[in-house]
Amino acid sequence: MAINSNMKINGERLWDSLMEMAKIGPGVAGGNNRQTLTDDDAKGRALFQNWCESAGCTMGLDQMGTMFARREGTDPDALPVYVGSHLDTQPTGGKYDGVLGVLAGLEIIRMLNDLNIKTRHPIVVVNWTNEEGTRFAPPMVASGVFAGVHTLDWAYDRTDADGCKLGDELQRVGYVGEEKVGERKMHAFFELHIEQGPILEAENKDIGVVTHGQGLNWLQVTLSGRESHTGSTPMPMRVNAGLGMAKITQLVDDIAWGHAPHAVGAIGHCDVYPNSRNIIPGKVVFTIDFRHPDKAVIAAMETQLREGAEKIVEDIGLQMEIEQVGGFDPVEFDKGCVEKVRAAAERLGYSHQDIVSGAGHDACWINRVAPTCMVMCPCVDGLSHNEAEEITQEWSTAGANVLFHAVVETAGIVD
Ligand code: HGY
Ligand code: MN
Ligand code: MN
Repeated sequence: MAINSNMKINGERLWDSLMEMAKIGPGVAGGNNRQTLTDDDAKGRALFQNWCESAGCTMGLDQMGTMFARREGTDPDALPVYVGSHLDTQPTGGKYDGVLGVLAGLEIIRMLNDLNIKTRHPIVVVNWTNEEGTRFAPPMVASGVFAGVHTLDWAYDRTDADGCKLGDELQRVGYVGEEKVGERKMHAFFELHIEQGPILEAENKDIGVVTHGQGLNWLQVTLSGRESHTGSTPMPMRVNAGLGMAKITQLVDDIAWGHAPHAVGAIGHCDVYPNSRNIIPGKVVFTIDFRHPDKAVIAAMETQLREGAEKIVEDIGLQMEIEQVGGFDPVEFDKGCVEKVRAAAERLGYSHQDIVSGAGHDACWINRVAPTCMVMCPCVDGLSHNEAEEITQEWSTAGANVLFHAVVETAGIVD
């Protein structure tokens, strides 16, 4: 039996699940703070596992704590079709970033059960550990280990601001699985995500067919100057690390504008030492986030940054260290999978356009080891990584319907 346009997910049930999950690890302004491997993350994982097992899935867990909920196919030897995203959030995150992709995967399982449809290939819903990379930098760590980009030991060694190690926290919340990371072979991987940008809403499109993902470069800068009294230190005697960070912040913005319209650059994290109101900062540590669809431009931005920052620190008399702490090249997703997503949007009558993902996703790493692509739905004002992140039920239903068709068509319906 071929999939047809009246096969759709239950948008109401998906929305209810999103709202239920949002109750775990609430933020202070209506969003979520369910950071990776916190007790709230563990509660969200437990709820997800409960739902999956109630839908008849068996749950696998690998050494990075990534969760794999499997619905059997008729051919146990056929490689499974994977679908999912991440349940961890930013500290001031929204209710949908990542969560929509995981729970839409679960909704596909629930709807296949309702329709009593069997697929040839098994279907596996995935919750990747530590996609956000806030508590433990960099982002997409578990999918990076799965794709062979990072080693397990390196990932376990990631340390948060309180000195906790990722491996220890994984142990503490009870999510260290037996399964070797990356051993699973995939027939394909699909990820539904909110766009986290303004294009689809502005263009009044229901669906983004994600053909590419832009590349990312995270540079951690440490500037060392001299702490001294903000009142009694004459200006000519100051070696102000905070001034260096301010000038480099402006330099990052200038570099990004210099590669308009696609380049972006900002500083999102910074620590000032000793961070006292009446002490000139002796040391600052901050992270630059550069992104662009073209790898050569990302490299050019880094070169410009290093050259410009050298001049700034020389003028002020600071010492500087620059370390790359995260990054991945721009990706082109699998054309066959992309075509399935586009055909699904057409079949279902949704307006759609090709799009390059501005944000990084687990799919960007999984694209290295399996045919992969993404589906996007709009988000209000393109806002994300903000507790006010919002989508409509219509958008989540449309995105999940397209995902449903792409996944089930790839898994093959068995009459
Ligand atoms: O940083 C990113 O693009 C993703 O939200 N982790
Ligand atoms: Mn995400
Ligand atoms: Mn995110």
